[in-house]
Amino acid sequence: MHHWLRHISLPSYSPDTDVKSIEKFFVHHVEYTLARYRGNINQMGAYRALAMSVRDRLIERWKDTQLYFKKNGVKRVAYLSMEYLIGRSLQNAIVNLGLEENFSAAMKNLGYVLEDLYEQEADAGLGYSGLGRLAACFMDSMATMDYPAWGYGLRYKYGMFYQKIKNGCQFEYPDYWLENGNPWEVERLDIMYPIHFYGTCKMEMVDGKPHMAWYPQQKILAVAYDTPIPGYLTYNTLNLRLWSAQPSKEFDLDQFNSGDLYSSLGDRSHAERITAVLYPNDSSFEGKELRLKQQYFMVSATVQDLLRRFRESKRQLTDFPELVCVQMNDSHPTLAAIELLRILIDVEGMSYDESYKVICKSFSFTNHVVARSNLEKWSIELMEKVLPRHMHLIYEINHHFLQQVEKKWPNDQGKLTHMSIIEESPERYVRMANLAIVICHSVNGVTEIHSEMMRTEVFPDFFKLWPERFLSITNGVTPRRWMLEANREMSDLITKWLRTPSWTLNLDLLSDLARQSDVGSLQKQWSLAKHINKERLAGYIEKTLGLKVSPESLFDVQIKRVHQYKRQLLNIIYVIHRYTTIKSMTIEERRKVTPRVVIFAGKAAANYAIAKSIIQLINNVSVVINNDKNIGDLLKVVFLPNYCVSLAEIIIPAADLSQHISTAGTEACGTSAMKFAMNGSIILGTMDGSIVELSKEIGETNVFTFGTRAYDVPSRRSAVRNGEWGVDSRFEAVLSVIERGDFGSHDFAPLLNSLRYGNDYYLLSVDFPAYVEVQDNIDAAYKIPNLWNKKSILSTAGSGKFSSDRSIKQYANQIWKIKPARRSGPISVSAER
Ligand code: CBF
Repeated sequence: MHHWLRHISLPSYSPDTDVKSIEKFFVHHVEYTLARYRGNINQMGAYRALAMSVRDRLIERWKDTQLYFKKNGVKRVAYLSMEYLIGRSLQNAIVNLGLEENFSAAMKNLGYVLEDLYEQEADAGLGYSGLGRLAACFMDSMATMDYPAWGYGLRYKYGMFYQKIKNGCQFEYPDYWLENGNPWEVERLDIMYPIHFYGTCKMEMVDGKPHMAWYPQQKILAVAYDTPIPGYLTYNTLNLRLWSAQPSKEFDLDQFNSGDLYSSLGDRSHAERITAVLYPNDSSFEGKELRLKQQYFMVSATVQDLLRRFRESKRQLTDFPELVCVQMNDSHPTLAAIELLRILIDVEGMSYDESYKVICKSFSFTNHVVARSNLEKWSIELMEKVLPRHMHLIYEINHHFLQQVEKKWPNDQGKLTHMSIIEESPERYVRMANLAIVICHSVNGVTEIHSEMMRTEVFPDFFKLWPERFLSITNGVTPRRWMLEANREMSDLITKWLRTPSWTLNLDLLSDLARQSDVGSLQKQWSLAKHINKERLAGYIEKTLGLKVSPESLFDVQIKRVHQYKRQLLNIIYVIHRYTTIKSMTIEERRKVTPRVVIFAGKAAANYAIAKSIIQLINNVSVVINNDKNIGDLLKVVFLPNYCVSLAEIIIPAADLSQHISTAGTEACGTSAMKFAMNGSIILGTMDGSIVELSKEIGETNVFTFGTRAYDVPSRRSAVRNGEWGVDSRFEAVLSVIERGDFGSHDFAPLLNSLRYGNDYYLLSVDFPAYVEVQDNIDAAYKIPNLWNKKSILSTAGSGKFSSDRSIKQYANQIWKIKPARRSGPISVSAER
C-alpha cells in the first residue's frame, strides 16, 4: 500500500446512485471513456457508456467484498468450471443493485429507453451446455447469499458458434462475442502465471532423497480477467476470474533475436489458441489435445492463484483445506487436484501422504453425466505427452487406491479392472470420473433420480466402498434472472398477491400462491400477464422469421440442445401426425381443435449429423405447415435460430406448455424445466431428471407425464432390438410420409433408419402412443381456462424448491462447510483501502 494515496479522496467520482449522478457518469463515459461527442452517440455507444456507469458502482463493492473476506480470514470456495453461460450482464447488474428505477429515469432524461439499451449487449460466449448455465446461476446465488466464493474458468474469445438456418439447414459461424468490447471485465496484467506443457521427467537425488523432476518444453502465460458478480440487494459482489492465454516473453524473444520474427508471431497465435474457442460438451472432444491443454491451463492457473492467496495467510500448507475448498463442475477440472499435489510434493517438498490428505480434504466433485459411456476419459499416450509428471502422480494415486480395493474385495480382478483409474483395454485411458471420486471427499449427483443412478448403475462399487462420499443435491436456477428480469409482468403480480417482494430471496414463499389458485381475479391477471409475454414473443417471431402467429393459440415450447436423447424428433413426428390428422378432419371437427404454435430452438454440435438432420426436418416441416392455407392458425411450427440465454428469456415467460421428453434415465437434471415451471408454463415430460421432483412439488395431476419409466427402459430396449415391440401404425405412417418426400428432398434416410430395424435406442416408437394420448389431454385441458390457469399458477407455486439459492445452501452446509460473510456496506476509504 502506498501510504501517500490514503488521504486522496475521490469526491467527483464517488459512485452515487441518484438519477442526476447516473446522468453525469453516463456523460462522463461518453466523453472520456468512449471519446465521443455527446450529440453523436448511437445505441451501442450509449449501451457501453451505461455499462461503464454501472460497472463503476460494482467496482467499489467488489473490492470491498474481497477485502472483507481477507480481513476476516474466512474459508472460501473456489468454483471451477470450463463453462459459464452468463448471458447478458447489464440488466442483471442494475436489478441486483436495486437501481432499475433510477437508471431507467436517467436514461429517459437523456433520451434513451433502458430496455432498448439492454438489447445492445451480446450474450457472453463462455458456455454452451446445462452445466455452464448452472455455474452462472450458482455464481448469482453465492453472491446473493453472501457466501465467500470465487468462480474460475476460461475467457474464450469465440463462443459456442452462432447458428444460422439456411434452407432448413444449420450453419455454424464463429461467435465473436467480444466484437464490441466487454465492459464488464477488468484485465489484470499484474496477475499472470506460467503454465507448462510437454517435456520429460527425470528421477534425481535432492538432499540424498529421490525426487522426480519435470523439465517442461512449453511455457504459456495465463492472464487474469476479472468480472464482478453482484449479489441481489446485498453489498457483497463476487469475482469471476477467467484466464486468457498469452505467449511467454522468453519464448518470443529467443526467436526474435534469431531474426525469425514471423515464427515468433506464429508462436504467439499458437499460444493464444488455447483460449480461442469453447469445445462443445456433447460432441466427442476426447483425444483433442487442445481441449486437454485448455483444462490444464485453467486448473494450473487457478491452483497457483489459490496458493498465492493462501500464502498471504502465513499458515502452513497442511491448513489449506481450512481456508479453501474447491468444487469441480464435472470431471473437467480434475487435474486441479493433481496440479496441487504436484506443487505440494515437487515444489514445496511435502510428502506424498501429507499432500494427498490436503487434496482429499479440499476437493469435491459434481457429476453431470448419466451414461457410463459418456464419462470423460483421456488417452494415456496423450496425457504422457502433454503432462508427463501428472501422469506419474495419477499412476501413484491409482496404485494406492487399488490397494484399498484389494483390501475390501480380495482377489477380485473384476473389481480392480472396473474401478481402476486406468482403463487398460482396448486402449489405455485415464478415467477422469474415477480419478475424481478417488481424490475428492464428496461427489454429488444433480437430481434425486440421477444420484440414485450414480449409486446403483454408474458407480455402484465406489458407492459400496465409500457410501458416505455420495450426496445428492438437486440443481436450481436463479429466480432473479429467470423471473424478476425475464418476466416483469408476472413478478409484479406475484409480489402483489403474496403482499411481499421477498419471494425473490426466499422462493419457498411462492407456495402461498397455491392457496389462491382458484381466485378468479388472480387467474384473470395471471393469464393477462402470460398473454402480454406471448405477444412479445409473437413480435419476436415475426421480426425474426416474418411469420405471424396468434397469441390466442397454445404456445408449446421445446428449447434445448438438439440431441437424440432429448427427443425433439419425437415432438416433430407428433407434429406431423397432428398435421395429417387435422387435414383429414371435417370443418366441424376442426372447430374443436386447440390451435397451437409449436416452438423449437436449439443448437446441434457441428459434427453431430443426426442432430443436424433433426433441425433440418423441423424446419422443412415448418415450411410445409406454415404455408398450408388450409390449416391457417390451427397449427404453426417455429424454429428460432441461435438459441442462447437472452432468447430463452423471451421464450420461457411466453410458454403455455413446455416439453422435457428425454428417454427416462438419460437426462441428469434438465434445469430448463425449473425455469418454465417458475414462469407458469405447464410441464409435459417424461419421468426423468428434474421432472420427477417437479411433479412431486407441483402435484402429479398438474403436470402431464407419460412414457416408459427408467426401470422399464432396459427390457423395452431389448424388445425393440429384437423386433418384439409392435410399432404403432400412426408412428409408421409419419415415417412413411417423411420418406415419401412430403417434407423436402433432403436425405432423411439415416434419421429414419435410427428409428427402424431395432435401432430405436431412445424408444420413440415405444413412447409414441402415450405421447399422443397425453397431447389429447393437454388439448382438452387448454379449452377450460380456469383449469388451465390454475395448473399454471400451481406450477409456479410448486417451484420454490428449485431456486439455486437452495442448492447453494446445501453445498455450503453439506460439502463446503462455509458460512455467509456479509459485508454491510462501504467502510471509509482512508480506513481500509
Ligand atoms: O447439471 C446441469 C446440466 O448438465 C448437463 O447439461 C451436462 O452438461 N451434462 C446435463 O446434460 C443436464 O441434464 C443437466 O441439467
